Amino acid sequence: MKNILVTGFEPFGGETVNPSWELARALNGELIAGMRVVAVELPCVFGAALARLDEALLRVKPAVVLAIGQAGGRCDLSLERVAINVDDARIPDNAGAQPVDEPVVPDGPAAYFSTLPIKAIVAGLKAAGYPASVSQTAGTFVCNHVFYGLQHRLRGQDVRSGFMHIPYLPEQAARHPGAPSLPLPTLVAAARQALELAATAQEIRAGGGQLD
Ligand code: PCA
Repeated sequence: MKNILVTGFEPFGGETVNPSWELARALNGELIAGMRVVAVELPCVFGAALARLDEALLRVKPAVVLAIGQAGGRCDLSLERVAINVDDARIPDNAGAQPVDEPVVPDGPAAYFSTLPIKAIVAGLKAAGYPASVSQTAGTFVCNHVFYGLQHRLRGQDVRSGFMHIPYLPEQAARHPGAPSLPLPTLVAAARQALELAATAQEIRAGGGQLD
């Protein structure tokens, strides 16, 4: 049986939960599009997150990879289009490191596009009533770091991979006045659909292909 690797992050930035790991672990073991979901938690640490990802890629040998992260303040499921070769941290990571204007991969290409059918996923999610959009930046913190590292590792391979940012959970938003949130059951139902489409949808690309 083929596997789908879904990653989420540990809490960071003073939070006690990270919706991305709550979501990933809720999906662990499910069968989606005839494939088994394997969830892996990544540390919110530059470098160490990619070491954990490498271990997971070797062990799981996924056909599809969806990395997920929290984007506090965003209001929808954001399918990221592009990962850039920049680590530029606004706050320290969970190991206290705060790289500024450093490459994720020295001498790597400037950017990679997602190889997930992001337009089809967004269209499918919206048609089912979930808030979703294509995002043009995954930022320059550990999420973009993992997204870039993922695309770099899988370049040229027949594996669909990409990144999705999600909003706070309601209990987190209560501590951030005005911040939007989505309940976990909604995130789980939406992510099931996103993964189904990630595995099966034909992509209609506006930009076309990899930026490498
Ligand atoms: N969000 C952060 C890193 C971990 C996470 O869940 C980010 O957007 O970079």
